[in-house]
Amino acid sequence: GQIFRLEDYQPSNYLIPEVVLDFRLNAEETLVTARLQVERIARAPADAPLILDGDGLVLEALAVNGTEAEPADYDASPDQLTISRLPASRRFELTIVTRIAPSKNTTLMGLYVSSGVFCTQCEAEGFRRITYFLDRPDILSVYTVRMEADRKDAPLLLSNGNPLESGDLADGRHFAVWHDPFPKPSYLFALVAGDLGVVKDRFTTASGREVDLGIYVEHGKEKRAAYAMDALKRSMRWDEERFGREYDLDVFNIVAVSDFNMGAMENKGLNVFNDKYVLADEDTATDVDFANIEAIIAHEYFHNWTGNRITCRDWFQLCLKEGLTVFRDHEFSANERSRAVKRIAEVRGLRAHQFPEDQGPLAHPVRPRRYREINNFYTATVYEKGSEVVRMLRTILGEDAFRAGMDLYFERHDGQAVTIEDFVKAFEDASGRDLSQFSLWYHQAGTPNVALSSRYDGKEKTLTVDVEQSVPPTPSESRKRLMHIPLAFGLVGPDGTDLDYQSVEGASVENGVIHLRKRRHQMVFKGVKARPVLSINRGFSAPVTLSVESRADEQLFLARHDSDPFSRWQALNTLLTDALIAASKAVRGGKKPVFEDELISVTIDLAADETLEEAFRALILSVPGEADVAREIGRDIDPDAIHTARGALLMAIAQAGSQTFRALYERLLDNAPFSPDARSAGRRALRNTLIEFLVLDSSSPEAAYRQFEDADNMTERAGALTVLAQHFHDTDVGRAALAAFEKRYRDNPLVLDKWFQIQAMIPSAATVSLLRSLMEHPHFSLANPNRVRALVGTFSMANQTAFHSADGEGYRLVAETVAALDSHNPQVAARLATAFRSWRSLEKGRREHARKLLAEMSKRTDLSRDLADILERTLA
Ligand code: DPP
Ligand code: ZN
Repeated sequence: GQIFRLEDYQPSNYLIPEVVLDFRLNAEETLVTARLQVERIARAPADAPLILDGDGLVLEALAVNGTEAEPADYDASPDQLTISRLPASRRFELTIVTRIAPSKNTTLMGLYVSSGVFCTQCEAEGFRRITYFLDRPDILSVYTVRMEADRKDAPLLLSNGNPLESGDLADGRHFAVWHDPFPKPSYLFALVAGDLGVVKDRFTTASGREVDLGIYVEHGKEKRAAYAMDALKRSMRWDEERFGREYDLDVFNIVAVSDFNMGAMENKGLNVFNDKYVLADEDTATDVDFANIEAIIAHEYFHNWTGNRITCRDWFQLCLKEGLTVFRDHEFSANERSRAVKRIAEVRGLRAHQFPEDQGPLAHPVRPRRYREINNFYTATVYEKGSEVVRMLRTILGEDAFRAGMDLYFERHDGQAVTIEDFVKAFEDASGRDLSQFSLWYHQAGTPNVALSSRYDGKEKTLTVDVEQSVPPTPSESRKRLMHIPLAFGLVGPDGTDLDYQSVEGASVENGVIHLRKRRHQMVFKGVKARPVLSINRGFSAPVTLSVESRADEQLFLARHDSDPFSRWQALNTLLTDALIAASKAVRGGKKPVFEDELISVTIDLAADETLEEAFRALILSVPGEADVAREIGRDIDPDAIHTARGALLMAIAQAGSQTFRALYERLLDNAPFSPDARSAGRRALRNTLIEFLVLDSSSPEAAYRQFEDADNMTERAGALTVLAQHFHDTDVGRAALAAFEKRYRDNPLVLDKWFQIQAMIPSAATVSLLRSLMEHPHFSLANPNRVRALVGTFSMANQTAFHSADGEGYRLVAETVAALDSHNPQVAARLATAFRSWRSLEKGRREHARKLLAEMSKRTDLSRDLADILERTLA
């Protein structure tokens, strides 16, 4: 297949300053008339052909300046429209009529129908499934959109921008016209037509603009959109206060649909959402759902400036909008909730999703240089590592210079399609700093490692720290350059407070941050009054792995005393991970795993420490997952040994914490009415972690079943059901709870997804056959991405033992699903296939099963470009 390369970028010979679209909406057959004002750029030759992108299109008619085009002057295929004879004048008008079939569109790209509602998804290259166009983000056009549909089926007609006019037509049809004054790339085009309920509200911007807000959902679900509306208004205010960014249209609409490939989409003035990230109430959504809704509503709204007003020159620059916007939504959530807890959750996510990507065959730089299928680059690296890079930029520049850089970026590039170089330049110019070495974070793949050792000289009062950085080789990048790595740190004294020092040599240190720029630094801190413990990479200031030569008692000390809560969690997490690695080794060697008493007691003490917030204590008790341990082991992985080792650790904590946990669990019971706020959510999170220890300690499902029955909210109900399914799935109580949950929520797809998900995580040899039977469930369907992700996605990502079952049957199940899905929805199929990305790090037997299945799959001749790309890179 064709490979697209960054170095081949060429500006287009033609621009399309204006677009008028007319849709005759009909599910089986929709007629699209596009009137394009085209302009040849001054330096293009007059006979330059105009090559428009298409994807599966049928051309009905083509006119140039109102006159039907001669067949000899153009060539139309489903994937391209090439017009070779064009008027000599630089400006002309093209009229293109295409015929599309929304109800047959199973890819969920372009115009499709979800539960009877017409909707669109155009990022990255879906617009070309609607009409022939220069479907690239550097072509910015002003859109006017006219839609016509049956009034009965589609009383609601929405598009980007502001509404212009609407009215009735003959035969029960009606129309509406929308106009978006802001030039935008085609990937931000959207329309929605259907019969939906709405929640309305208003927002007044800082400068007094009145904005009508609407969130459209299925009839009867309006109440469940209240939290999303609240999150939207808070996001709008926050962007004004924090970044000085105001909303710019008279309306802002959000539509929730149930069939959606991504989380949501930031179309100008008309965000389209996966309903999972809109609908919530206490009975049907968990606290994690509420937090996700808040974050994603904010994310898409923030795109209005970082993505829409300033967009990407080409798709290699995807992180320009995504990394930056993730950083902005992280900051928003940190502001609305607990900053430390939010940071720990982000780092756990980064390690769970981005690190394995960066350490495997799919590794790529935050700004990639080549791709075959851009849909496969909506990755943890582009999004999450991209956000970490912006975060480091702020750490290096400080808050004020960072804000000045953002202001300059907005001022300089508003209305443009730009590159990462433009972005970085704004910060260089605003701060006067040279960021060229720092920019390598965008250009080099791989997770850097920092090795560190220190020694204290009590006589000289000096602390000497040796630091060394290395960046591992990644696919097609064997030689790496040295990075600029900002490491926040503290010298923690015997009483837990940070010690001062008089001077430091060997590396530049500013505001509590060490700046590594060379391969090795030997740093000497002078005037350090007592032996400190070095607390390094505080707040996870750089997305690196650390090899610290330090004694376990120093890590325990940090876990108990560091002034930075992130570092306390980090220290404990490191110790628990090391203990689990050792225990897995023991299990594999036929021995019983043992854990240090001190490690168990520090875990329990922190969980019980009432001076700490509950959400933090819940994270303390969420010991490293099986996948985390596997990643740290890195090679010759035996998932069964890890599972046994982790089970033993949970049991050791459960037994030692028995009394404490029982009392704490009761004390945390909250009789106040439900509230989704962070404090209450933290309390529920802690109760949910405790319930697992209580049932392990008592070897009885009773306490969990009681929580399941008594819960007045989904967080505690689903939490209890998860514990029952994990540990008591083959008992009557476990089966009864699963059946009761299904009965109660059978008609609520988002909750039923949880039921599928919880079963997909059962660590049992029988889970593969359970999944096969669940795939026959009347409510299972490959056509709904949420359902596929809930069952098969969860199985592949969150069930280490069953997915990696030694007989290869877990792999077979996922491979078969991927193959079946590929002809239907290649994007979701390709994403599911990334579950195999770490296959080379498994022990021999499993590796061989995975390799065979991957090789078999990749031999098929009818693979989508999406899936072929993933398979080829995974096997390379
Ligand atoms: N809708 C996706 C996101 O916001 C892609 N832009 O990240
Ligand atoms: Zn985004």
